[in-house]
Amino acid sequence: MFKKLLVTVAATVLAFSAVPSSGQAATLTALSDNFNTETLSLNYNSFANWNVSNGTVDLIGPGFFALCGGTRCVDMDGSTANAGDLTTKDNFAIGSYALSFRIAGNQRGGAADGMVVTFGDLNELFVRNPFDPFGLVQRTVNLAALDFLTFSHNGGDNIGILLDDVTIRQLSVIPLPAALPLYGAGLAVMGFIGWRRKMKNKN
Ligand SMILES: [Ca+2]
Ligand SMILES: [Ca+2]
Ligand SMILES: [Ca+2]
Repeated sequence: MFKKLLVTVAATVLAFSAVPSSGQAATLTALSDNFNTETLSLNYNSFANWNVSNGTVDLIGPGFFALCGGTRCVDMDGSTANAGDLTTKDNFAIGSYALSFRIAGNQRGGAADGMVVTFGDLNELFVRNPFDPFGLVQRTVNLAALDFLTFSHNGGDNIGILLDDVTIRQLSVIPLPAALPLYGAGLAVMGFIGWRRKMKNKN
């Protein structure tokens, strides 16, 4: 009976330590989000995987601003005249990553929009004209330290760049600048072995 209780307690402790309780950040190596299970809403801030700060974003889709091609997506400039930042709730482990996302112009008019994406060594401004269609962006990113991915929209006229289908996939646990010399050294050794073989065959 006591033994059984101990096993139960141990299993419970293990279960709690393995799964971070809600609100507690975890460290990830992958994330894939199409926003399709989020709730249609202006100034939305109940994302499964993201926090909104420094302003607002809208969650739009069919039946509620159908601007995302039959699916739900994020209008990065919400409805408070202050465009928000969308940041992953969890951070990502050190390493190199394949990052991809789809963005489109605001699909409503007005001036071109700008959004800065920061993640590891990536700090890039994306500018889209109002009626630019959705296009895939792909980047290889290095994290020398734990980091969060942030999409930060400029300005605040309530119509912004549309964001959908964010995926992050770890390529290597070693950041690329560190891995590259190792790769180079490997190539040099292979080259030397090949040269030795060639010389041997000549002799
Ligand atoms: Ca979507
Ligand atoms: Ca909006
Ligand atoms: Ca705008």
